[in-house]
Amino acid sequence: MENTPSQNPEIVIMNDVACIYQIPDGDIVVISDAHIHGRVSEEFLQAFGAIEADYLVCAGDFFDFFIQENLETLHSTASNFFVLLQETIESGRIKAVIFLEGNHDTLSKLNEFLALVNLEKIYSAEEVDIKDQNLARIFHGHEQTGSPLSGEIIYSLIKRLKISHGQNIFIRPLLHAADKISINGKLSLLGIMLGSWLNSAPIIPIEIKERAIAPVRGLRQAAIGLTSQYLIAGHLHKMVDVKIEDTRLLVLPAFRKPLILHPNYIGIRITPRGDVFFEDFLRLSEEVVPIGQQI
Ligand SMILES: [Mn+2]
Repeated sequence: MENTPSQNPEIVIMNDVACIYQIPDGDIVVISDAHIHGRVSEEFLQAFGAIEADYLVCAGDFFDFFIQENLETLHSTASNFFVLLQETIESGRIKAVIFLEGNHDTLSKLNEFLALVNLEKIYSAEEVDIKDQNLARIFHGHEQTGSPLSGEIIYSLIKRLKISHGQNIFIRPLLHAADKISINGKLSLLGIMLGSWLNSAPIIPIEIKERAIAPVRGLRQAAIGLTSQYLIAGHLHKMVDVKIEDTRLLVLPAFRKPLILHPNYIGIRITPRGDVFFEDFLRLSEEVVPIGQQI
């Protein structure tokens, strides 16, 4: 792979959509939600260093400009990271990198950074569209799902309470009323406000924020009627692999080591044949996670 001239089509950015018109000879790897807000660990660099691909897509919230304690540290970490990326690109291990905007690293913020480092072959966009036979559409997913703690969470909580306390003649009418309100979406606004606060509140550690569950419903809806074979998103910080009509919805877990949860440093690999699967980069390449959690 190294030292061979690139046969890849250039990435074309149109209306903030990065279009890849055909699958490159090498792979496309997608990772998401590293939420870098300060220095990164050696382990992170090891996992990141194990990625080999023609295109690396960082599907949003790679950096976190909201919850960092110290903007200076974040700036130096980000600058170092772009230097590392530049070296990676020069070595041929990765040919180009696309940063997608997330709710914690908006397009304008990313572009501010990219203007500072002024690197070729590092792009920013709102989403990626892989046009080859409508293979895949990639975006962060915050616009489709809202924030953690939105109405769906409240709804599922009420559902759970109904199962456990539904026979209680005193609690039942209360649950019934709450059910009605939540179905009508009246609690969603409160949920979204709480969720945005939770996302941006600097005093809450990221490990706690990661425990917050964002609903998958919006992404499921986004997959309905889609012509792409795959819809790939991040934002939820949990692995999802589910078929919706003709589209397989894949959601990435956060590319970082959480305090307690889950396997770590997982990305999605798209091969030149159009095969798509999860891969754990800390366990160095052969370890493959074939099927994610069904939701
Ligand atoms: Mn997000």
